[in-house]
Amino acid sequence: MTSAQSHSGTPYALPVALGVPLAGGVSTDSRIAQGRTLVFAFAATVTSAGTLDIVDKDGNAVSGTTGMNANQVSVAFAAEDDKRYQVTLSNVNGVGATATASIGYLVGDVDADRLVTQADVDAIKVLSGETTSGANFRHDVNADGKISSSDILAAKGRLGLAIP
Ligand SMILES: [Ca+2]
Ligand SMILES: [Ca+2]
Repeated sequence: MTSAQSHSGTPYALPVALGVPLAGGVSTDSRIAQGRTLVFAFAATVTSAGTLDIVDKDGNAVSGTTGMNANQVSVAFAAEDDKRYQVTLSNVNGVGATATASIGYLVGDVDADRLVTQADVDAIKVLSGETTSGANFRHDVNADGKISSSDILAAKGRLGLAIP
């Protein structure tokens, strides 16, 4: 496998840490969930997506679906906010290849320290008025294409929340 990314229904994808277990460092997506897709990219054309396993931080199984496109496997699942997940594809292409990615969803955590703090709110304020781009998309918390007071309020309302 070469990479994994999180898509939130916007054109901007978040790189996801690979092979990280259900504690410790994890990629966090700061945007409000609107249907979540993780895309795994492999070095070769994918002919079989293998077996999908998704567990949340408590070890509970979560259902999801896979799709294939050229060298990619997309995994769609109903991610909840304030949670982290480990997504594993086993036996991709029937050759025993396994890919694991971990991601957490914490709306408003634009600086990706797994806490929603005043620093996040202030960071959004600085960029307020900008159109969403590949450089600032984490700050577009509601993923509506612009950074505005709605994003500031979304983060403010979640001060103190964290994922482990
Ligand atoms: Ca933060
Ligand atoms: Ca916005």
